[in-house]
Amino acid sequence: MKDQINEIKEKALKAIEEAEDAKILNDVRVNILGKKGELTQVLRGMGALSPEERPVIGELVNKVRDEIETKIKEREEEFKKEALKEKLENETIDITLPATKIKRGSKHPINRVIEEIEDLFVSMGYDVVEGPELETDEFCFERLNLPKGHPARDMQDSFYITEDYLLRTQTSAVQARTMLAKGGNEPIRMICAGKTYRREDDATHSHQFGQVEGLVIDKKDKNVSLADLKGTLEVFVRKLVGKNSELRFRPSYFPFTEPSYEVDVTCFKCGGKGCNLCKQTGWIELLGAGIVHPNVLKMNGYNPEEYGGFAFGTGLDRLAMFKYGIPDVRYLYANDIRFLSQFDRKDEE
Ligand code: FA5
Repeated sequence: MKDQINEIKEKALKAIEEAEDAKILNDVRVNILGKKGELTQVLRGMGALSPEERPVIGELVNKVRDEIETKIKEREEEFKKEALKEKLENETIDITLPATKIKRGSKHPINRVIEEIEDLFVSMGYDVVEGPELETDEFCFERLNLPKGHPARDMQDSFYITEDYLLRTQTSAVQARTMLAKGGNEPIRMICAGKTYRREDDATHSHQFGQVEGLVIDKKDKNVSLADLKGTLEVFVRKLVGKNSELRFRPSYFPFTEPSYEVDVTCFKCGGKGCNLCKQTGWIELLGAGIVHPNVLKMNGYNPEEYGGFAFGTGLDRLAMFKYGIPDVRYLYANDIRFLSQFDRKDEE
């Protein structure tokens, strides 16, 4: 029986040594030491031994069992170490690799233009004001000297929501709101940028676009002349579009200003020489402006004998296109990240 036990031992130690993984090792354990394992079977046959032989064989079996168990444990430890080593190698972090870049958002070009305009005018003592996009016919037209049925209403095709409410067609609506709020006896210097809407849709006109409005009201002898309007617009355009820009005032018509002007600026592309952008004229139309009409002053609480002022308005989309050389207005609304990301950090340059 001793030989049989030693044989089992040798066989077990060899199998443990040759086991390639933890599963094979476990199979060895079950086959030798398990309930039906070879060594367990030997123990079961001990009943047939003489009383003298029994403790000797019993001791031997226990010794062999301990030896096999120790070997299995050692081998198990080896497998664990190997598995840990492999895991660590696979999960190695190369700290010399460049980090994943965090993508920063960027300000929309129209918002950049608005901020620049507001900063400029605030530095000249203007207030930044806001008005509602859903506006009343009264503020958008009537209080701007455009009564119902006035032919000049056709100049702005409007989105009416009800008979009295519409999406504002111009930020000029905020002129009347500001005058009324001031109560007719306080000077006004205000700038207002925001969204405007018209029933228009072609390559250069969008149903929704941005405008910025400026209004100055003061006693008639206080810097509210046409010369002051011209000087203000020169500062504005030269800061926003280019310091060499020249301005040209062309007589025009707006019901709320008299006299009224369209203001052209030397073409930013050719500098006034003439090119395809300015249709060879050297000029690009940029603003509407004029001296506030006495009727508008009167309707909104200011005495036109005592007070006077000027107003101007321009399209923000066009201004952004000038400033950044954007060739197509649709880029401003497509929200294509490849386009927008080009403006990242532009204001820090
Ligand atoms: C006005 O809206 C006047 N309120 C401007 C004004 C203010 C005059 C104060 C006098 C005193 P006009 O309709 O021309 O004027 O529009 C002004 C600018 O808005 C245009 O020059 C253009 O840049 C822009 N604009 C007008 N309609 C559209 C449109 N559908 N899409 C994009 N931009 C537009």
